[in-house]
Amino acid sequence: MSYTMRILRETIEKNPNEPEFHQSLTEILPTLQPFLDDHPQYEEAGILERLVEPDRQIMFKVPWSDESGKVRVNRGYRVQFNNAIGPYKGGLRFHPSVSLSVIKFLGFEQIFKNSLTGMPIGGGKGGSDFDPKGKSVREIMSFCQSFMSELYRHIGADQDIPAGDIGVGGREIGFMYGQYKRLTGQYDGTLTGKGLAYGGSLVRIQATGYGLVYMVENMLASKGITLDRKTVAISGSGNVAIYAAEKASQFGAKIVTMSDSNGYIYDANGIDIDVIKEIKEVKRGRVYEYLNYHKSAKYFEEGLVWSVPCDIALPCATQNELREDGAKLLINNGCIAVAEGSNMSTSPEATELLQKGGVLFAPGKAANAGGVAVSALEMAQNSSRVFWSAEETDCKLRTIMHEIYVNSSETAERYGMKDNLVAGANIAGFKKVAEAMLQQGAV
Ligand code: NDP
Ligand code: 2IT
Repeated sequence: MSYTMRILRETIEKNPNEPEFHQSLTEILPTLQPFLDDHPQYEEAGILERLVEPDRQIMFKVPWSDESGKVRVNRGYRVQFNNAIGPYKGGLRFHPSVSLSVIKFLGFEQIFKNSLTGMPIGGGKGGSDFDPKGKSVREIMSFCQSFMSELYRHIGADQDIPAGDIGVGGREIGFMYGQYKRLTGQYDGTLTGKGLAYGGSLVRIQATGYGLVYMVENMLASKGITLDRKTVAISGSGNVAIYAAEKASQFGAKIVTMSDSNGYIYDANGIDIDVIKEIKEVKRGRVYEYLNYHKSAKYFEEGLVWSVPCDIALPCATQNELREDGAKLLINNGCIAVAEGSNMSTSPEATELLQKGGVLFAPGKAANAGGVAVSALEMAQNSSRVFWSAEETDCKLRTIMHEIYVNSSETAERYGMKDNLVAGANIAGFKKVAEAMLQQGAV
């Protein structure tokens, strides 16, 4: 049995009941085998054995009181996976589906993603099964403060730098940063995605969505195609979805669908992004409210967003949101490219179908790396006490996405898997981490 298959089997056995973590291991480890065959020193040094075991996984109680004064308890997590190339870095997710398995899969992916950005950041992830939906601002603040009352002792600007993810945006980062500052007395920029008034970076809000579209720009360019006049289907209507829609439309594409966990909207005239921003960012409402502004649009509670014919599909909601049925619809409707805005958007079967069907496919760890890349730029600005313009930051983001594309596609080609950005991104991300681990000895 090969080294990667042995580690895959042993790690799954050692961590039962963690399906999302298993899926991520299964998608990554086997693709590393050709590289490991070329570099036997990594097996000799037990690099994979060390990589699949998080440095530490912290689980803690988060008590908070609701509007009626009743005490509620949620569970908090921070998995510090690997800091071979820099301090732990990764978002916090607040969603009822959060479990140790979900946080471990996200943290494992983050190691490779962060390495691909070329920035000095290691991999980590955290969050809680807290559901922010329907909570008052006071309840959200109470939860965030309680969450940070435990987390603060594990993080720091050179130790572990959390940021946002599902259910955690600028408002929650602000509440958590305030509490962090109060507990530590430090104004050191720990946490990224901060407000512009207190150390945030321009373009961080837009970074993941814009970066996703820059990745698509590169994929299409390799085939001599542009985004101009292309039809784009997007799932989700949160931070990543909104700014992917904005950038794609700036490039001349037409966005025809967006969704949330209740259903999806279809606007044949092209989605009005200002209306989506008003509904989601200002009112914190539901996507069906779009029909109040554009009567000709349609809303569907049943069925898949992927049933809408499109040239490009951008899943931007959550893991496994694009499965075999969705992939078949996309292929049959002539879709040419899929790029993952969400982490692990596609199931393994769907990824395989898309790749075999000749659809250009970019995995999340390459395609959505723009968010964490600009987080690293925020860290750089904080530690040198400077503030870059939007143009400068966006220009750096676009360059980073281009370099990720080139690095992933050239690596795939070098290992005889031309156009396989999944394998290319995995190997390219692994390479730097493995080398750093080897040089740092048995840690
Ligand atoms: P938001 O909370 O801003 O938005 C999430 C969107 O996805 C909402 O429209 C939400 O709908 C929908 N959604 C979430 N969970 C589900 C679910 N289980 N079923 C159906 N719809 C769901 O999060 P982000 O936009 O920040 O994150 C979206 C994805 O992008 C995540 O996978 C995240 O890990 C990834 N990502 C985010 C980055 C960032 O910088 N924010 C960076 C890189 C990746 P509803 O409101 O109904 O829940
Ligand atoms: O999945 C991700 O890369 C994020 N949620 C962003 C992490 C970050 O530290 O900006």
